[in-house]
Amino acid sequence: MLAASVVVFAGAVGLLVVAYLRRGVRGLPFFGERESVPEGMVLVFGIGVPLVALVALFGVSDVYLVKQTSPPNPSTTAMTINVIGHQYWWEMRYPGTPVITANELHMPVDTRVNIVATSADVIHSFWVPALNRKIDMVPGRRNRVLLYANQPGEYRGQCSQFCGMQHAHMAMIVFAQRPAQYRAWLANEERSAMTPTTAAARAGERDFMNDQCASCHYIAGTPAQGFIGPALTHLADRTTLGANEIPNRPAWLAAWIRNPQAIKPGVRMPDLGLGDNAIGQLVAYLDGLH
Ligand code: HEC
Ligand SMILES: [Cu+2]
Repeated sequence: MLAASVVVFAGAVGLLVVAYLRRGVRGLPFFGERESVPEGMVLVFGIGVPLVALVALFGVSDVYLVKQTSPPNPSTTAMTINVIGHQYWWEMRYPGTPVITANELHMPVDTRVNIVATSADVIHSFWVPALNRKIDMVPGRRNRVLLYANQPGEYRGQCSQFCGMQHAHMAMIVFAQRPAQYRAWLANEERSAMTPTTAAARAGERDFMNDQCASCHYIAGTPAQGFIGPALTHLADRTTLGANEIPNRPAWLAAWIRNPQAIKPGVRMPDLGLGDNAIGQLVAYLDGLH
């Protein structure tokens, strides 16, 4: 399509240059005399060429492109992952397993993955440019798109439908993994959260359950059953926080809990006004959730 548009654009500019060079040739300032432009040229370049070019491009995009990338027939895909858009993060659920995770999507390489996309609030759009076209995430609808990676690696995804203040920072990483690695990841994700082992981490767990954290976040196997924010069951195994906004390291995690609004203004997690001690304990707890 780019090649076709370059040819058409170059043709149009070329005709403009010809017209400019011929200006004033027989009187009129720009286009010469009317008789000097044959009617046939107007029909060919004004109607014929655009008609043929646009119909051809329409055919390419509507038949070829859509066929190549169309929502897969579930019987030809090996697996399904449900992805739910939230302001401003992504929830992933793996049907047939208890796995609920966020912002980092793991999938096996060389496998046709059926993404079922929907939204918990406003319209978002799921887009991992290296792996396929985008698909809108509309509340109450289940749209599908095929994801296929033929190389293991990390692929960046981005919300591509304006969804509010932090829309630009609603990113995602897709980890396409070799099957054995993927199965190991999934097996670990299926487990409930690890029991904290140090005194600080145990105190952090108590804080988490007693504070407001548990009303917004889900940690499998604990009383934390909220779904306003991302599931944190295996938070320590994610590489980023805040939908790919900051690295998942203890100092950044502490900064996030201290005041998420300073990192992602307008985010749906409030500044809870916690002291250093409580923050340290929460970090000790969350950082042990492998
Ligand atoms: C009112 C609901 C709410 C409360 C209360 C809340 N959070 Fe959050 N939290 C969120 C939302 C929403 C996000 C997602 C932010 C984003 O990236 O857009 C989030 C993100 C996070 C993340 C980053 C997760 C990730 O994978 O990116 C951590 C860690 C976190 N919260 C910890 C806590 C802790 C600890 C507490 C208690 C001190 C807490 N939250 C209280 C709503 C809440
Ligand atoms: Cu969005």
